[in-house]
Amino acid sequence: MPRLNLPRIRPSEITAERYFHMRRDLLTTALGLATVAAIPGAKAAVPAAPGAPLTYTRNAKYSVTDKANSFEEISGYNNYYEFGTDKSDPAARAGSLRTRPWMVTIAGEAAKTGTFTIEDILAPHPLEERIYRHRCVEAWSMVIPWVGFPLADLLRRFQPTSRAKYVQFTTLLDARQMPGQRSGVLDWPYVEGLRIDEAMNPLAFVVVGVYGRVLPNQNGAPLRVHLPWKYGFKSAKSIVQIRFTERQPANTWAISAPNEYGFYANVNPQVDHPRWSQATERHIGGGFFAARQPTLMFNGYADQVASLYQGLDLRRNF
Ligand SMILES: Nc1nc2c(c(=O)[nH]1)N[C@H]1C(S)=C(S)[C@@H](COP(=O)(O)O)O[C@H]1N2
Ligand SMILES: [Mo]
Repeated sequence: MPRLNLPRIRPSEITAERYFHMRRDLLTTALGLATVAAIPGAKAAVPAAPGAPLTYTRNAKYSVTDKANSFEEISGYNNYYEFGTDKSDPAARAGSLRTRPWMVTIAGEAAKTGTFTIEDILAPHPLEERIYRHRCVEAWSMVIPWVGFPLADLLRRFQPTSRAKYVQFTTLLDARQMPGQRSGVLDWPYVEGLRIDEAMNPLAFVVVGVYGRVLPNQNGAPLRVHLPWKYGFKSAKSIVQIRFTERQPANTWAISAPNEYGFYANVNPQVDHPRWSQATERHIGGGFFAARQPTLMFNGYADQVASLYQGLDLRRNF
């Protein structure tokens, strides 16, 4: 049941392609890497090159009907501090990130842990497109047609134990590839976390593509998460480790400024950032004179996630 479509290989690329697979096999044997829940015959993987076409189905149930931002907006206006703090830095500088080979370590409170190739991580998951609202804590927003698969499906494969109350995501740490890590603007590596029930919510999405093609590096290739009811900083990019924990894990922005950024980071128009209002947002691409839009509770996803927070004081747990 491989549903992923590898791009047609041109003769000039065959050597590189063969070399890539050889190299992967060598790496696998040399490091004794584990494989998990391999599906017989499912050897297709998401193609490596940013921009390569993906095979996916549209998921209307989990998509908004708002008009999506352009590819240029989505890939040209980014927060990815590993590549600089300006919105244009990631697009200009993320070309230095090598997304293959790529390993992902699964650690902590789970029956199956180990270090896996990105191919082993992705192969069992059929891809779908979901058009999600994306709201940054800086009070701007976009609408993005992501391609990916439910985070719950990935996490379940590793059989989290009953002690797994949270999950933490860690971004790559490599200052040679990520020039922003040579500065102390944040604690590196970037870490983020979720309560396990948040991570298992059907909206929580592992993203590998946008507009039907492999994700550009600046959007968090080769895999990132997106939690559309939370501020964008919860959606860690270029993930190399997923750890199941018993205690609430640290998250980078809360380490950096605990009075401004919390662990939950649910989009909430009623709770302002200490330095600005969260009541409205600027929609990217709306133009200079466009009216600001009202921000919706849980970014418009209240029906699907509000029950996760019953009894929790969202003013204290911001
Ligand atoms: N590793 C890492 N992940 C990150 C960030 C970052 O700086 N580093 N920025 C976050 C913030 S603040 C936002 S708004 C989103 C931006 O995602 P996008 O560039 O795909 O829109 O990524 C989040 N994930
Ligand atoms: Mo953000």
